[in-house]
Amino acid sequence: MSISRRRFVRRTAIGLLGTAALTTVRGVEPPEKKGETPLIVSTWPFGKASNDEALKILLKGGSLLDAVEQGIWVTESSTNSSVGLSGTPNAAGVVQLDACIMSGPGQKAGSVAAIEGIRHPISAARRVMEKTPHVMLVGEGARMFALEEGLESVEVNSREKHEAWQKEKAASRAKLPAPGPDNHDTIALLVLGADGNIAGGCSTSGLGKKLPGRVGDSPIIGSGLYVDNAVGAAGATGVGENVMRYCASFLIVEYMRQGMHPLEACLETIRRIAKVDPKGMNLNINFVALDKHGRYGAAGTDNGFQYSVTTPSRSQIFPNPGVGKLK
Ligand code: SD4
Repeated sequence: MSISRRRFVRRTAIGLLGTAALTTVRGVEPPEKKGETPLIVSTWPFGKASNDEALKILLKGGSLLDAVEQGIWVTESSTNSSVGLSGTPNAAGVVQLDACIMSGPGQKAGSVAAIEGIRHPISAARRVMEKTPHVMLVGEGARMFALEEGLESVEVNSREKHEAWQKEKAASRAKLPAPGPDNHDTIALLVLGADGNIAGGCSTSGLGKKLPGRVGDSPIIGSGLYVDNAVGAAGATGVGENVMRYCASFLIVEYMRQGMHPLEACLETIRRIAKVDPKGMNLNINFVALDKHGRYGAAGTDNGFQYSVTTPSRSQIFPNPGVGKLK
């Protein structure tokens, strides 16, 4: 082999190696072994019961959307103080719920915000997606739509409660509590099906004692939840104001599109937000993510954040891997 040819071969080999190293480092190449499916990832330890239900639905032949909806029903029906009608009321003493759902195939989405007295806001969100030309309904309009759809409801006397609150507020000049780890928890649940399709949902009563009409990140597509069928999905829990100003779930999915592992995508999103936000790492934001290869990850600024992962062979709760990696 002539010198120049040898050099050419060596250079090409180095070039190829370089590309391989780059793609491996950035995770562009799919992992050798695809993760087990169906894969369900959700926020918090209470997400595990929802995951288990979602898996049951899938194994019985239900659709991804059935799995998301009925999985989330479990948390919405529980005594959770931040999801469903058992959630902490807003400052006017009324429970206002936010929820959204996304279907990867066809990039479909539905959402309801500040809805009152509806047992399963995730179902209202799904009906918005499937039965209207819209993506989002709010407040009284959302409630009327849910009632017309025959969804389970309870009486709400929001006007009376609101008036009572205003009197009390005027009397005591009550201050709203600062959002913190003790007055929030949300379920964001992501599903990768055995057929490679992805869906997700998110449901919350939002921050306890929020101002009436306040809407957080959870029903906002791209903030509390985002699904891209070609890439993966991400969901959020925490102080919505610190998520929705950065379209954080969308950002996580975009980082995964660039080749990041879901864990790294969650970490990088938090780092990016913390870099510019005056609150630094004091954000109370936590994320879960999965990709189309069956990989998953989570990270949050709250030390106590945990997440749940379920496949046919296991259902587990994991601690926040962000602790120590976000310094
Ligand atoms: C919100 N993100 O309304 C929701 C609350 C939450 O964990 O996630 N709590 O801001």
